[in-house]
Amino acid sequence: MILDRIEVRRLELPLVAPFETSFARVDRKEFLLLTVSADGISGFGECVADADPYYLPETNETVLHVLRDFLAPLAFALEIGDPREVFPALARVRGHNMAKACLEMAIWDLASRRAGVPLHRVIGGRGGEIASGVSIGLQESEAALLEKVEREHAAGYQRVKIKIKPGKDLKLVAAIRARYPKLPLMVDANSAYTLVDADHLAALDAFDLTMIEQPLGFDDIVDHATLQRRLRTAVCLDESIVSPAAARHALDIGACRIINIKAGRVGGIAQSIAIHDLCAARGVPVWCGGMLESGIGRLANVHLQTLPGFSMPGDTAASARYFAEDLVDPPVVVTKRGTIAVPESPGLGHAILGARVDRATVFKEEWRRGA
Ligand code: OSB
Ligand code: MG
Repeated sequence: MILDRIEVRRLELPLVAPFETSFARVDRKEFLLLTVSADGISGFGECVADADPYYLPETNETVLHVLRDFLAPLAFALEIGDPREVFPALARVRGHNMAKACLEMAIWDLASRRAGVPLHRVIGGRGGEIASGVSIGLQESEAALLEKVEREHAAGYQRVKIKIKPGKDLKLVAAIRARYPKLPLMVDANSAYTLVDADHLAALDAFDLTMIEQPLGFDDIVDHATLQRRLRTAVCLDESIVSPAAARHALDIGACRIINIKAGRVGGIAQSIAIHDLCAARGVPVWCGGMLESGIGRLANVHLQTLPGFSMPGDTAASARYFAEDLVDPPVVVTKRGTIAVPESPGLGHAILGARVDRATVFKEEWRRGA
């Protein structure tokens, strides 16, 4: 297949509630949505970059630039047999994984729609359902946090993750643990600590956490290995796993015992599969992270998690936790048992609501092959 048109939009969707991490507080989702077309069929790719470079270096503006000036021309020149060929074909462009990933994701969706099968079938996954976990942002107070945990626990989520940062960590974890002795619980620091905090972080060992996610530098692997040696709790890496090689390096030196896979961060679904396979071969559990995606990116995450190595609940929660009106119909819902049904219709598997996409669009541009 040969792409004839790529459309990029910037969308703004208000969040139902602000989401706060150690690096930012956001009250709306601003993201790029790519539509790629070939022979009258389209595929959709949601980009996980934000307006700012506070999680990782890419932003909506850098993605737009790199897509328009470098990746789209490479994509138009490709005769695509299999979406697995896309990431290697973009290799001349170094980095810019989020830009590469949304392009590749749109091509995966297009390829599965053309084949008339759900995305999970094309990547070698299975149908059924996936296990859903929830990520709770930093709250104003301990009481507000406990109330949020109660609500999500009651909703059925199979594990709860809370965001932490210096000054908002041990006491909160202790309070949750006191009230929920058996709850599968983890924390995510988004790089808010340094090795100087190793003893402080080791105090988390008392609370039987399933893991501590990305405590140290966003691009660090070596210090995480030092920290992991001092903790009983498993370290999970998110930000610093940007490629299969980074995953191999981290595992080789013992920087983590669990890996969070986000397709946007690693350059797409093919790279995600490569990390999944590497971890599976070494018996290392992986789970799928989230980036407050609209239903479009959220559904891609659902399909990805049908691969067998995704043995822990991911950060894919119900659309309604984030958006009053999602861009897909039906929205992503979570059962009382904390599961999400894997769609069986072609591609992402839920209808994309064009009128809602139009309403959320603040900018639009299109590129054509040969133009
Ligand atoms: O570190 O996993 C993260 C959200 C934005 C940026 C980074 C992260 C997150 C989350 C939320 O934890 C996951 C979600 O609910 O989509
Ligand atoms: Mg994280």
